[in-house]
Amino acid sequence: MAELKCILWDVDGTLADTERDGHRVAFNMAFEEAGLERRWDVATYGELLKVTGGKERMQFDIERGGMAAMPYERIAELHARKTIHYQTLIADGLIPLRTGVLRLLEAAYEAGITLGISTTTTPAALDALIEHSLGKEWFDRFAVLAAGDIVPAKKPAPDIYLYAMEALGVTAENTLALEDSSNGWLSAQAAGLKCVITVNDYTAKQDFEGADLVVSELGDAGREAITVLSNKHNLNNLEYVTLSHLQGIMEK
Ligand code: XBP
Ligand code: MG
Repeated sequence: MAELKCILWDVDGTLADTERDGHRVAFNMAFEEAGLERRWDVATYGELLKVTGGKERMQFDIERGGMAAMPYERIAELHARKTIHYQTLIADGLIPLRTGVLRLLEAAYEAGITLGISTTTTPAALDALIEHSLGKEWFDRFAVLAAGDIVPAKKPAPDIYLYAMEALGVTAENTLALEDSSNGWLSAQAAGLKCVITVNDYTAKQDFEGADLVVSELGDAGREAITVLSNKHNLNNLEYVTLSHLQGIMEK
């Protein structure tokens, strides 16, 4: 039985549905602006999401014969332009937070639980989402923003979670991860963390075997009840996910 002292949040797909209408669109804008023919449609992008990290995703598309081959420096340049387009899309307010995210963040913050970010996304993309979707005060409320190339191996490797926990001085025993994808779950699991998954259109059919709770949304009071896809610890009253549920998971 352990106390919940820290929650580490994934970003893309978990805080907000950024992939289809954010990252994907921004990649296509960078490709078009550079005179490339390649476009990533919604289905293709779903296949490419098995590789985390935008630069790694482009490299993977080249290897599978999608994009024309180019040197790594060119990939990095395209990715830098993509990040600028992504920041503009986020600043335009096109990507809202997922239901229940702000409620649960605020409840945890007020309860004195340490909050952190563990993501494969580029720091500049993360900053845009915090500023425009969460609010600037969250730059101080998150005790660590672990993002992007800060670790050599991205999810599903555990490195970004291990990095965040070391920076915060917390142990896996007292830490819970919030994720949306199998790569994220594998990363959290390999770091020894309990994990709650909120699926989305891209991840709903992925394998979350062993995860502590898998739901359609965090949900909110006064809204339609969430769909519970797996409930390892038989938690009760799951119309929406509360801090008590997360604490209950740690006690199992
Ligand atoms: C999701 C990812 C990222 C984004 C793109 O990260 O795999 O690669 O798709 O971000 P997470 P960049 O779910 O861990 O937040 O282009 O900035 O890499
Ligand atoms: Mg994610």
